[in-house]
Amino acid sequence: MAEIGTLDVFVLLGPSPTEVVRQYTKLTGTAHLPQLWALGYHQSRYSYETQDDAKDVVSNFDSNNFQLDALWLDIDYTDAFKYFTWNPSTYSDPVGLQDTLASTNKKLVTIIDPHIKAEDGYSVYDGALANDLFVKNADGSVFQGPCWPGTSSYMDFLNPAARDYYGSMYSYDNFPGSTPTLAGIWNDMNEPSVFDNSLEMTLPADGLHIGNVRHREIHNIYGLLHTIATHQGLLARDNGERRPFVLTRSHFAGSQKYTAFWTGDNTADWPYLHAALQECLNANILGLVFCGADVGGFFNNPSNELMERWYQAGAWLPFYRAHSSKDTNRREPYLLPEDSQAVIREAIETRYKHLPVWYTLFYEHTRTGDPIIRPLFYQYPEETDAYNIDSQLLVGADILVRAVYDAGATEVDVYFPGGENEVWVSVTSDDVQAGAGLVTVPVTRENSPTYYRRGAVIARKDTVRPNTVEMADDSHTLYYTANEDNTAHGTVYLDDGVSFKYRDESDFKYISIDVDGDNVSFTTIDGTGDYEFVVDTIVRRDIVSLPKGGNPGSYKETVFSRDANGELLKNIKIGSKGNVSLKLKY
Ligand code: NBV
Repeated sequence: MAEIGTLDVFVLLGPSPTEVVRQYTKLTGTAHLPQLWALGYHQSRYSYETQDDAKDVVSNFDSNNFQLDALWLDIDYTDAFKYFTWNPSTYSDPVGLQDTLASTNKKLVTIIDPHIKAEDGYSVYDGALANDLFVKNADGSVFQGPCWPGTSSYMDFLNPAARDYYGSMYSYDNFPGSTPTLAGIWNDMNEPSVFDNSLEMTLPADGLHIGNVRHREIHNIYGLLHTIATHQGLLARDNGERRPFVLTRSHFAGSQKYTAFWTGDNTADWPYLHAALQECLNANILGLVFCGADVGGFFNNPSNELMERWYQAGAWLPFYRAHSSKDTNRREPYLLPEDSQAVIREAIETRYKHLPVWYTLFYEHTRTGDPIIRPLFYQYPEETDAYNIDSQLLVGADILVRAVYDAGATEVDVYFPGGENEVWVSVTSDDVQAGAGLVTVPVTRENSPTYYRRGAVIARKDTVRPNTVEMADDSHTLYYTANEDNTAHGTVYLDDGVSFKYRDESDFKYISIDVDGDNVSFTTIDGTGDYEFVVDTIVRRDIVSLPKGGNPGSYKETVFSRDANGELLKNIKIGSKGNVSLKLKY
């Protein structure tokens, strides 16, 4: 909806879905790579009320063997909702909290909203007022409206000086108590939200931004402008050496250049789990790739079964964070019954094992604009039957996931795309399916149906570590099923996981993995970085029988840890010295 009644219209000629998306992301941009930790699992709650509670959650994750990369603090960590401050009684030692997190390689993310408490003596407010950086009423006076802190004013992010000012608040000097462990920022309430029904819960349409631009003209990009300020602030704070991580609620075309987003306040009920998939698939074909939804549902209390299914589905969305509202029961995974814990632990582990897949897809998105998760029609545009399928997603082109979002499901319909020559090999059972439309498959409690495409090579890191940082030096396991002509292909991307050197200095390695019979070769496609690709295991899954008459086919697995000469695979390092090939003993 454009309140001022004018629209810019772009016509993208496609003609295929892939081309439309690529043309669209040429216009609106692509996301930069996230730091690796941001692809791990995140734990949030509205709110972890005290620093002791926060520390306790983190230590329970460790002692119960749940992987975790970041803990999130919602608005209550602040002093009276004054952003860039800490509550002096409940968060009296923020540095101590961050040091505790850092000691086990975890990060902290805190919320920072765009409304500023109108209180003389609050330096963020005083500075913005003195420099004329707030949104105004139609009569030119500074707008004030109610939000969490009570009477608040709103940064005029259309004004570059306001973005500079707000961005500078993220510096270690201006945000006392913050350290490098505070590695990401969460921008909420940036529609923007004003607690005033007479204003339709937002800034007045005739409010004024810099240059007398009326709010109604820029309402839809207020959130985008907010995240631009945060992104630039984090970049400056870190001397340009770390990729900023920002999460936003409000977003617009192009937001992907600055921020990840989540789908807002959902409810702990099955239809919302389905909606998470629909929303993130939709966003992904609009270039907004780094999408997730509150795992478990924000409002109300999920059943254990819903929690299990949500963790399973959430593991296959690009952003993976559990969050819950104030008036809900505590539901950190270690609080659930043992059997639910086991299911959730496995879901999170599945996420971490596929970290190289996620990271490689993010890199490929920077090259092409391609979505990271894809609706079936993106890969199979000829299959009109697949256009209706929003219960499934493809992670890249090679992993097919059917989310389970029905209570008590013992079987689900899965649409296998690609025609009869496209073969799908189950990761969660020993079934083989072919692209023959809808098939009813059994569902276990432990897994939602997941398949690898025949002909793909999937690079994983299967060693279970507490977080992504500790996985850095782990070697890879390759999984593949060869095509009929005995070939398979995959890619893997390596870099430092933190900096922009991949973009600015070509400091990365992008490798093609090609299987041809018993020969596996590794060829550098791009990048000059000195990164070793270490493979310690190759898992080959050979088709024994193809599906027939409604029955699934089957496969046989062979695991290689040595090449044909008996050399341990992990000693054959694919490093800076060029391309390598090895032979497997069949
Ligand atoms: O900051 C509190 C919440 C937050 O937990 C949630 O994720 C946001 O979507 N926030 C909205 C404010 C309103 C909560 C009812």
